Amino acid sequence: MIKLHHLNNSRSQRILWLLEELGVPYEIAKYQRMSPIPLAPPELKNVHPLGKSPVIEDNGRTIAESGAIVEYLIDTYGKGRLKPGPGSADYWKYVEWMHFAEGSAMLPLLLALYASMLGDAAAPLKPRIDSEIANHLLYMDGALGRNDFFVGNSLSGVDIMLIFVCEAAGRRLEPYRNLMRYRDAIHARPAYRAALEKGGPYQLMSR
Ligand SMILES: N[C@@H](CCC(=O)N[C@@H](CS)C(=O)NCC(=O)O)C(=O)O
Repeated sequence: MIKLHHLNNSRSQRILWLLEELGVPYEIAKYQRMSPIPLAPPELKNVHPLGKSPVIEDNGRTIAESGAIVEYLIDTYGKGRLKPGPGSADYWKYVEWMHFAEGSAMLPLLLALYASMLGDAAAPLKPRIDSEIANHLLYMDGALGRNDFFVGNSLSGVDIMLIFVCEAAGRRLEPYRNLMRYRDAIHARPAYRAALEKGGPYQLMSR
């Protein structure tokens, strides 16, 4: 059975949601962030050398990186759902957005979080970080437009990846009407709500 190594308040929520959308059986190993600095507990290093979450184990494989896990689960259990077929008009759009989530959009959001810990020392960086966050959110908002999903007319792995970007943006999402509507619609999905119940309280730090 699939085993998800789940850290509270983390990207692992993506995987819980996907597992619920797929409707496949799975088990959860839960880890709590430490205090006062909310890093992962050291036990996660027994699962994967990076000591981060999410990680899954399935059929003798251990897979880290939420994007890779999403691809693996969709390819293995999706029965053709949640991803455009290779060669289809939307396929490369799908690939581009999948990489965008962690490769581009998350970076300025993480920089904002770290810079906030520096206080005044981060002041010279702040305008660039803020404008890069706005740059990425504006791009997402424009690409989504009035659509319900980022690729094609149905839920895909891209939505699993990008909802975390919307959540990590926190109050910075508010000026982006399309993204706000999208976030609320995703949050109302039964599978998303079931994932929240399985994973426990979910609150991201954002700055
Ligand atoms: N790019 C990785 C990032 C993994 C990652 O940084 N996970 C965070 C949680 S969102 C984590 O485990 N942080 C705890 C720590 O670094 O101690 C992915 O998409 O899975």
